[in-house]
Amino acid sequence: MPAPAANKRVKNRRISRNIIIGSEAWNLPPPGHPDRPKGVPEDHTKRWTVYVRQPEGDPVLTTWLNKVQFKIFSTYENPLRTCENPPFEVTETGWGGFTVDIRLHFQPMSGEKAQYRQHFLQLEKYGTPEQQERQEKTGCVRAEYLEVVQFNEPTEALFEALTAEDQWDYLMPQSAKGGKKAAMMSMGANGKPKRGYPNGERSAQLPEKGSEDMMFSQEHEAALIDLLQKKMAEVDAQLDAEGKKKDETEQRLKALRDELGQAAAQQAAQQASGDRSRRR
Ligand code: SLL
Repeated sequence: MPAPAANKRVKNRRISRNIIIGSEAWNLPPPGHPDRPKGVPEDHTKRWTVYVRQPEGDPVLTTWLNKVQFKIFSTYENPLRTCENPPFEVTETGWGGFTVDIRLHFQPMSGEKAQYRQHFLQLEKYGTPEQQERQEKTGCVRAEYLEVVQFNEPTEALFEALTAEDQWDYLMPQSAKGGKKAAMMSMGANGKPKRGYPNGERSAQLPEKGSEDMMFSQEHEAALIDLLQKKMAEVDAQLDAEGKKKDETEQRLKALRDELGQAAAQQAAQQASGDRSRRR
C-alpha cells in the first residue's frame, strides 16, 4: 500500500478537533511588597497567561497542530510570540486587558493554511456575583472558551494521523507507555501495531494490565471510562444548575409580566375614566 499522501484529499470526510482558548490572570503583590517579582514595571497589577490547550482526555493536539502564535499588545517587547511546542501559552505582566490575535499553524502534511482566532484577555472580575466572589477569593480570573477546528476533506496523511490509535497514548501511565524498543516490539512486519497478546496469542480481549510491549489494557480502558463518567457527572451537575437558573428566570419573567399586566390594566382604567370625564 502506498504511504498516505500529503497532496491527496479524502473526499466527503470532515474531522473536527476541540481546543480550549483562554487566559488566567492573577493579582501581583503591590510595589514594595517582598513577594513582588523583580523587574516588573511599577504600574503592572497582574500576571497573566494566554493559552491554547487540549481538552482533558481528547486526542493529542500536536497530531495536527504544529505551532501557535500569539500577537499581544504592541507595546510589549516582541509582541508576536511563537510557541513551536506545547505548552502553547504566553505569560506576561500588565495592567490592562486587550484582544490577543491567535494564529494556529497546522502540521505540514495537512496542507492547511493557518487559521486565526481571537481572545480577549480578561483581567478584571466578571460574571455572576457568585463567580466574582470566587474570582475575588482565589485572586484568579479565568476566561475560556471551547473552539472547534474543522478539517474538510483532509489530506490522506492528516486523515491517517487523526484516525490513529496512538493519539491517546499520552493518557497512559508512564510505565505502560514503554520506550522506543517497546514500540518497535509491538509493531508488526507491516509497521502497524501488533494485535493480540505479546506472546502472539490472538484475542479480542484487552490484557488486564499494560506492559512494556502491550500499550492497551483493561486498566487503561477503565481509566478512560472513569474519566468519561466523571465528566458526565460534571455535565449533569451543570445541567441541573442551568435548569434551576432557567426556572428562576421564568418565575421572574412571570412576575414581571404580571406587574406589567397590572400596570397596563391600571393605565387602561385611567384612560377610560379620562375619556368618560372628557365626554361629559
Ligand atoms: C487598549 N485596553 O486596548 C487598552 C490597552 C494595554 C495594556 C491595554 C502593559 C503593556 C506594556 C499593559 O498592560 N498594557 O507594559 O507594554 O487600548
